[in-house]
Amino acid sequence: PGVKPGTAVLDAAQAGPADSGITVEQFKQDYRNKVERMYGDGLERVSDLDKYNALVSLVRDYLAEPWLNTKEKYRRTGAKQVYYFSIEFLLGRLLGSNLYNLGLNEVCQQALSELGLDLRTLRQVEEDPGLGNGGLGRLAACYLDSMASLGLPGHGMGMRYRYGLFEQRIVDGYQREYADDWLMDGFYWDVRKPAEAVEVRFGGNVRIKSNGKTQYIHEGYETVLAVPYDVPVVGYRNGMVNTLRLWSAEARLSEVVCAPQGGSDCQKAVEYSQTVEELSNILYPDDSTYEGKALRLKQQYFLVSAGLQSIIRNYRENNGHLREFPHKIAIHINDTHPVLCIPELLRILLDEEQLTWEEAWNITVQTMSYTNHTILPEALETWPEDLFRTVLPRLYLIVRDINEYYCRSLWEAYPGDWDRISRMAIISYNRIHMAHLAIVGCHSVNGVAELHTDILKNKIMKEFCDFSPAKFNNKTNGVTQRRWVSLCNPALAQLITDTIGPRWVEHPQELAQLERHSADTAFQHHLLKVKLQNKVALAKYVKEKHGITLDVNSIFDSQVKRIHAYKRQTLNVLHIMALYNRLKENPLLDIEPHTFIFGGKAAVNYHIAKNTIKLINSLADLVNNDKSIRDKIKVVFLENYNVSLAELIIPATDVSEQIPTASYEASGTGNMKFMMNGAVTIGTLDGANIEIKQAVGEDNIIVFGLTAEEVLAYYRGGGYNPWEVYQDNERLRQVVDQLINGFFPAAGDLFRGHFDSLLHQGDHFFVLKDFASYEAAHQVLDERYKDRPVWLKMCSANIAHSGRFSSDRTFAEYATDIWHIRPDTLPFSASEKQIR
Ligand code: HBZ
Repeated sequence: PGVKPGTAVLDAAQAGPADSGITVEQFKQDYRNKVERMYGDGLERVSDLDKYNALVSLVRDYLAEPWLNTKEKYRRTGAKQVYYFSIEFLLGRLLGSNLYNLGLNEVCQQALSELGLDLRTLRQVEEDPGLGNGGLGRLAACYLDSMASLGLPGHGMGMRYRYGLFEQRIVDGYQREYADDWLMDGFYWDVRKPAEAVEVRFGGNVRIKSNGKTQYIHEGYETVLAVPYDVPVVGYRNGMVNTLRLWSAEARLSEVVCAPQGGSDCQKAVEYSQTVEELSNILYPDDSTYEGKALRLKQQYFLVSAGLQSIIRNYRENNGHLREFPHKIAIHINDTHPVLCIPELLRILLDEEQLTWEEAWNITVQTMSYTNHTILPEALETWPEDLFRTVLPRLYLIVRDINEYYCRSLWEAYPGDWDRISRMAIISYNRIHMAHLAIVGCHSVNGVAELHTDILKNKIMKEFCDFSPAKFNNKTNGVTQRRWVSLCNPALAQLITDTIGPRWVEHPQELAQLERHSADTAFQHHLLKVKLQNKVALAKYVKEKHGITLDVNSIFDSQVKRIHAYKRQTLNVLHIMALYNRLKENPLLDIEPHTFIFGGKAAVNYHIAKNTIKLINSLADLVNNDKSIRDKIKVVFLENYNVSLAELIIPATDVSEQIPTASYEASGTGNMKFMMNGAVTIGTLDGANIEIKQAVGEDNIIVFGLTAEEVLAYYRGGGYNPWEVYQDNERLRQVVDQLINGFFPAAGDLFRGHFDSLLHQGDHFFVLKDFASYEAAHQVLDERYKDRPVWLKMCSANIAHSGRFSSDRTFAEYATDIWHIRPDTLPFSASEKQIR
């Protein structure tokens, strides 16, 4: 408790020249003044939190001018604007990345050090803004960085949740959830814009007025005030600052009359404000099963309606008729959560602009595009028609009209094929299918890795793809090398820059030049040193936080991600148990010492996943306290995995565990971060792992297990028989039995659920089926590691070929193919980059 993941320090040379024009002297003076003006006290007497806040405030002052200039430039040039709507943005700490992108890092570090302060300590004060669950939210944050750094006029629209995803604590091996009160000490990066607040309407009813033309009058609704908070998104040294607009729900209490002596009306007012604010209070946890909560639907509409109103208001100030809208605005929806953008834009065009249906529909479709992130059927959103009608009566009528319009076109294409039409309809069996609405209402539908897009096109969305094939396309995910190398692994960044020059930060494809150095002894030696240094930093954290001593000369093997059956943390556990058994049988067994690192949150109601955490911790207790195996293996579960902890774990990792059941992980993005930092992947042929293999070549990745095709073929045939595998493999049988036979002395029957799902419930995720091949893959890995030059060549190859997994590449593709913005036509210097 109390120990927070630290932050790495950028080397002065790595930070490059201070092109901000601010000198160290100036910075020192500005900073002192800032502290004094904010706190009425001297630098020597204020707390670390005050120092941090003053620093943020100063950085914000520095970025005010480029922010203003960027907005001005957009107005002047009339450049097409992209709005990325996402219910989550998992930003991570911002001080380091903003200083870095502003080119102010070196100056700040120097200035603070001359004042006797340490930038690293102040960066550590910052709370992680926990505005997301995992991959989907972090992807949105990487994209913001790339859009600004590429000079793209692209902004985020999101929610300002009062409480983020829960804080995870491990108590007696179990996960316990605590409120993530990330705003407790304030958030100094955003600017509240009360003058730009808008009203969002819920409930009530719709009266149809007909005098020549039909009019829809929405009456008796409740109003919620949506107040925007703008967060600057700084581009990498290009003078650009885009905006992430986060919406917060507020009540206008002044409109609720209080009785003179307080009393019941005042109480009502307070209660009312509480129900209103509920809307942006909590981030829904992703349990990968969709839960039809009315509050969630309201949240989604709240974001969509507020976001669209502010876009249209801004558009009207600078442009003419909304007919031109798709030429000036692109709206991208991150999964189906913001899909109400489609009926809401239609509503505005129909009811407020009085356009015809055809006109309004064409504008909407041309404006909207959609990314799908999952094929898990239980995660696809559908809403009961009744609930939808009650909460959003006008939108309900519009969705019905879209459905009718669409079904009519289906009828023309497939006359008489009622079955197909009902499968493809937006409304069927009293439910509204949000993915269908998204496919119909967007001009582009993309998956997030090649395999995932293929599965969408040929399986999950096949009928839609047959009907409108041109919409479907792939955009393989990417991550920003600025946060995921430069900031989190400055020593590696320095080594890369020393070896191939600094251009890779903006042109990640140039990392390929490292290939020439991958067998070079001096380079390998440095690489090893960097990894060791990062392992020492992680080991220090683990010691302080968990009291566990790690052997920094062991293989650091990490699986950090949400805990989920399909991600198969259990497979990892069974393999470690087998390894432990082998060591117990033969304490002299010649294996490389291993440190197995786990981290990740389980959704609050996902009991089996929560038990997996207890299983990992039980194994850790057993293994770490068994002297007989002489520290050959260690297991640690790191509490409260978040962006900051990832920044510490990823650079220190040798082996990246990416072992989902093939076909389930749409893409994965952790896999990309690990490879960029020179870890070798052990993985299944799933999601982006397949493309990582193509990029690095089969010698530089270790793959195992069933392919997606094989998995899907088993499902078609009704599954497989885990008993046969269990009977045939003695080592496997032993570890499966150990789940329930007292091997974990204190666990009792706790892991019976795991045991049953593997043996008695058909092992849906093929854990037993893939076990032998996973074990063999680990043996190959150990062999390679033993031959250090070979291993280091593999690490280098991973770094060298990671350029393709930069979100800069992904976003250049979105810009050209989906939003029809050619980065090279933009009026900013950064647009000259060759990004494809
Ligand atoms: O999106 C993830 C995918 O599982 C992963 O494979 C992919 O790399 C990543 C980015 O494309 N999906 C999520 O992270 N999904 C969620 O976090 C989620 C959040 C709220 C929900 C449902 C899912 O209501």
